[in-house]
Amino acid sequence: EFEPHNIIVTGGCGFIGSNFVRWVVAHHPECHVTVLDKLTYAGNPANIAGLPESQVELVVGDVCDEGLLNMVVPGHDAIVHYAAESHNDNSIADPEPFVRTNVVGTYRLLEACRKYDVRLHHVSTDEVYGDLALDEARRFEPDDPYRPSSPYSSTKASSDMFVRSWVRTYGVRATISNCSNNYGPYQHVEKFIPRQITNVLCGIRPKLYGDGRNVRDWIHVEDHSRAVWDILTRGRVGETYLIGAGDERSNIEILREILRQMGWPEDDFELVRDRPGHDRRYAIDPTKLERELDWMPAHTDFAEGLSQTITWYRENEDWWRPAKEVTEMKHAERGGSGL
Ligand code: NAD
Ligand code: TDX
Repeated sequence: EFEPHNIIVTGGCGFIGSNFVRWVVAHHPECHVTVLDKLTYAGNPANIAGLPESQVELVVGDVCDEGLLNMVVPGHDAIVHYAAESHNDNSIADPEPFVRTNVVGTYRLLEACRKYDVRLHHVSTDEVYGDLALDEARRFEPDDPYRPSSPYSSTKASSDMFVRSWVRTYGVRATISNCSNNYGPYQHVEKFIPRQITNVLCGIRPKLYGDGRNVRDWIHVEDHSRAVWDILTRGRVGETYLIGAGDERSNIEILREILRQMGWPEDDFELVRDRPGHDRRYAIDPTKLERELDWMPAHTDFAEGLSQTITWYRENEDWWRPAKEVTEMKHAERGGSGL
């Protein structure tokens, strides 16, 4: 077992990265965390505010900055790499930052890991496998072919391949995880669930892309964080692990549940222009993670997890309000849907 004492978390001021930082602080007081984050529109230092300064340090900077990595990386025993441009709609409007951060940034981190012999865990997405038909019996398996659809998912697929070849060619000690759709507190209002919750809180009609029948496989962000720790500490170097809670739901079903819980008429939403190239369905087979590392999701009641998430947005308007107007303006400029 690998026992990290001094880790770097890239993108630790984003939604999932900050959840991981809070999770490590809560469960592993022996592990110091250096957060390396550029603080883009998606990064917010408030996401890690209040954590003990003796255990968490924030370095504001870009994962593409080689000089900075040469200063920050030595002395750390692992990097957990979350930093990315993460929103599909943004990638369709302007792919360039995705290529830079997701591809070049991962390459720079791999080079730093090689140079300073540091363990890497690379956080990726199920979207690298493309999509499934609604009625298809199979789910994504670790060795399935890569078939990304969007600029976002092709940059993530590319970064995964860089990691695999740095393991094979240079012997870099790295693992990869590909996770399904996350939900929970601190998620940016551009994403589906927080967008609809905050729409209702603002009195805006919720917006469903296309026919609303697209299916995503949902996992609570805390279950993702625990899985990443398990893979970092007990996973086999060079391996890919799929993380998912086996909870497939259509967008329209989730929207109706949000509306029901928030006391808004269940049919009061708009169908808007579909996302170009919109993936139909994702579904993860997490058997390898469950068998090898004994991981199981703890948040298995989706309605309950959603209810807690709604409560969090109700109680943290100061957190999301500044981003809300800007995000809705972007949607409007792109023609009413996300684009
Ligand atoms: P997010 O957009 O909320 O956060 C991204 C963070 O990375 C932000 O804090 C941002 O400031 C930082 N960042 C961006 N560019 C950077 C750069 N060049 N240098 C340093 N920091 C930079 O994203 P998220 O939803 O928390 O996703 C985190 C990771 O998990 C991503 O790699 C994403 O591909 C992956 N992932 C996300 C999901 C999901 O459902 N959201 C599912 C599977 C995998
Ligand atoms: O307003 C909306 N209406 C809508 O119907 C938005 C923002 C989205 N949608 C649909 C599109 C998708 O089918 O909801 C679904 C979820 O959309 P997103 O929240 O944009 O997520 P998705 O595109 O599935 O990608 C997410 O999961 C995989 C994350 O954003 C990625 O970072 C992760 O890799």
